[in-house]
Amino acid sequence: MSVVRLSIFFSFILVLVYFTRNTFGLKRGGKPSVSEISKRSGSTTALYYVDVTTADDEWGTGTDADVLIQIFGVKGNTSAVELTKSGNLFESGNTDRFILLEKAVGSLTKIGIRRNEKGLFDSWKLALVTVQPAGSLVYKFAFNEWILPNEWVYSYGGHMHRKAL
Ligand SMILES: [Ca+2]
Ligand SMILES: [Ca+2]
Repeated sequence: MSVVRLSIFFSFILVLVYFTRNTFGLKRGGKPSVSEISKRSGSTTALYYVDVTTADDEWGTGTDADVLIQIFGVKGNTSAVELTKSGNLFESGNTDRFILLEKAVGSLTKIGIRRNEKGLFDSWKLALVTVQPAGSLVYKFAFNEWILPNEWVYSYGGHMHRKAL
């Protein structure tokens, strides 16, 4: 075999490998990865520091229910995500911090909070939620109300506070 023939042969093999991989990649692709989705929709993700303060001014303010949050901004909204981690969350007077990696929504406009009826005495009085997108302002959402089960409660507060982390 001449050098030219040999290089053509190897080029052919390379092209074959390339197409085979692509074909298998497509066949295999059940769920696209997060980065693939981000690229496709042109959106980016952001880190959110969420601090949830349960009221302590009445009896039974704490809860063991599951709590969801949804963050709204000028560029859209995150999905509804559960605020969860280990430990006894949402107890009277406590502030629980959660770190979420969600869609970047720009300047925040409002948040939604929702709980279910899990646990004994699931009633929950929520004082306040602050949300800080990483590297951004802290947005303060006042509630100071009993959160009824299985319905979204929104706060448009959003008083901005600069806060050194
Ligand atoms: Ca609890
Ligand atoms: Ca309670």
